[in-house]
Amino acid sequence: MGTSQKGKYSCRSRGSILIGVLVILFLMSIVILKFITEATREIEYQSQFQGQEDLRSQAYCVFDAALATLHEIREIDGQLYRPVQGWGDPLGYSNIPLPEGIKSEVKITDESGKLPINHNNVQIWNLLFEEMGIDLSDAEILTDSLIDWMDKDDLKRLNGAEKDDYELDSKEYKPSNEMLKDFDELKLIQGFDEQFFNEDDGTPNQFFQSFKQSVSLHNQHPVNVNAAQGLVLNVLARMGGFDGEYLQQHLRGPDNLTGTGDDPWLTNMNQIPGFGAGLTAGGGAPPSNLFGATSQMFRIEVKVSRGASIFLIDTLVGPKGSAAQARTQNAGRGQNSPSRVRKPSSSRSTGNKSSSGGSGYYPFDVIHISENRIF
Ligand SMILES: [Ca+2]
Ligand SMILES: [Ca+2]
Repeated sequence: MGTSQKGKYSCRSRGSILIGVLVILFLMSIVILKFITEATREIEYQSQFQGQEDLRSQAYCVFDAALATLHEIREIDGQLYRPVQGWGDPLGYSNIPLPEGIKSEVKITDESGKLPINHNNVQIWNLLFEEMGIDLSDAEILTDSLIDWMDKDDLKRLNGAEKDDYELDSKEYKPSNEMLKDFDELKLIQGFDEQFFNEDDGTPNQFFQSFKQSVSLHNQHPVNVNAAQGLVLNVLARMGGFDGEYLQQHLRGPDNLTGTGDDPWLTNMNQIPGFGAGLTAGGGAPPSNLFGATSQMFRIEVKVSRGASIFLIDTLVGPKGSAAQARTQNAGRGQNSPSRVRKPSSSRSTGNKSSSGGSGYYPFDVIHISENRIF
């Protein structure tokens, strides 16, 4: 009797131990499951950044190859004039190896094909506005107001506006007396506020877009006639007294197609028939810093992708010293600080054919750089 009682007790206690163990196992499995889920999530999260970091460094490799290409071609040809020299396709030229599964595109555009913002030549501005289809009386207001906005003084030009005029117009701001930093600033300037923006919703209109395409806020070099297009070319042609259409045709080469291997380039302005016989007679000498034939400043856009992941860098590159210039101009404006480009030293540069030795730097300054956004 005693033993069977004892057996019953031990049976019951064994049963409860079993239940206890099962409960513990159950709880443990929940904990482990939770741990695994968390860990997987963490790994996925980390690998996302890993991938992005990887793409980022790849993008800078490609950017570096673009700089190396520009540098090498300049070493060989003496100057840079047109992408057809070979720098239009830096990936093809430098032949850098890309890791499997990674795609890359790089686009170099010649920023020196645009009119520099930092000139105060009335004739050039008036011509640009006129070429845009704005009548002369309005063009004169735009020109004088733009120059007044950027010149250091507070003296109003004939059709311009300075501090007192904005005050009279109950504006809560005054001219910056500095070079334009951003095209959106135009919205504040007399004449542009009405001409360049839609009346109903204040969005930029076609005049704004044309201006933006024709003017560089960064290039302070003479305009490269090899790169000048559309309105800019028309302005140059009228200022310089040559036939813009003839020049374009010449630059298309014998096959009459732009961007093909037979495209020639000008190395100086005297190669243009008729150059120098333009508006100069009646309107004084054209500014000597208007006409050029070399590419000095470049916008380099790099896109690197793996599957659906994309990394973009958008940069503006100029000759050595231009970053310091930009820094002086932008002093205290809180912009991205320009930096000198370091030449890579290790195996990463096996694909670049750069021949520069010694200095350890490419002869370029990065004036602006942005990642994953358009500036
Ligand atoms: Ca002024
Ligand atoms: Ca001023």
